[in-house]
Amino acid sequence: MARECINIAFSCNNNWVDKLAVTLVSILKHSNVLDNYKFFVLDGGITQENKQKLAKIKSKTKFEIEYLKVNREIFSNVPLNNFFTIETYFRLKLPSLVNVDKLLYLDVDIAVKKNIAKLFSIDLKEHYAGAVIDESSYYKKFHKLPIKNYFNAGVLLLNLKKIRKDNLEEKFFDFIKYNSDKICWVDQCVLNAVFNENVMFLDKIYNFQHSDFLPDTDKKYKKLKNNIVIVHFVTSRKPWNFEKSLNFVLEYYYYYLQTPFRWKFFTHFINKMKRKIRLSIILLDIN
Ligand SMILES: [Mn+2]
Repeated sequence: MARECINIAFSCNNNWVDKLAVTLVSILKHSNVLDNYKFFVLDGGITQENKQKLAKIKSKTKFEIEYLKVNREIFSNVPLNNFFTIETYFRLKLPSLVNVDKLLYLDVDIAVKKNIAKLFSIDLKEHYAGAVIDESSYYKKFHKLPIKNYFNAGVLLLNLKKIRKDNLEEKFFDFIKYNSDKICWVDQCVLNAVFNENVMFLDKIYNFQHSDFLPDTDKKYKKLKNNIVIVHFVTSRKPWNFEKSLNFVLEYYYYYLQTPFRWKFFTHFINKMKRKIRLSIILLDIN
């Protein structure tokens, strides 16, 4: 019997394409050779050259990448802030753009540490999605929605069949139109509001949020560490900023160096170092 295809969607523009490559490589590294992956990329303007590079990712597991055109105009009035680009909202179009019943959506600030087939196979029953609580919502009320459990939208196992049946895509856009004052964290608030807690809350190993809120010395974290399936580099503390105190950075670059964008790493690193050296010269001058 043919194995079920594992469908995964991403949203990405040309600036983030090397990060998408890291996520893809990390997924495939931990995949079963007998599995079959289909990647859907909501295309925020990735160049042909970069698409060709992505096609060069090497893997023993079969995979295919499909690029989906998104009409940017429909998002022209969405609330944004300095941290986010419009592409984050593209995932709201997944129900009409991807014709499958179940789809895993992943951010591209993510590295996968174990096989994700098990996550994909979770039976969502009548829930709209499977998701993990947003770590920062434990610490403070940082959204304006009348719900108790607020999920992080970086890893979403979507029950597209039910989402389409209940016409939620239209409700996403109605929410943006009529409740934009309630949106603090872009599409994440839209999804939380419209799903209205009809969500299967998953173990945090599926979206381990490497945020300021869980320091490396945390006891709970130590226990979790070996079980983590997906690491999510939330907040502005990203591996590509060469954050010293961040965990998994070495692992991140282990994957990065296996992508067709590996040379970018060196130029990026040299530029960072140049900046650091320039800064120290300025400081020396002052002293
Ligand atoms: Mn993210």
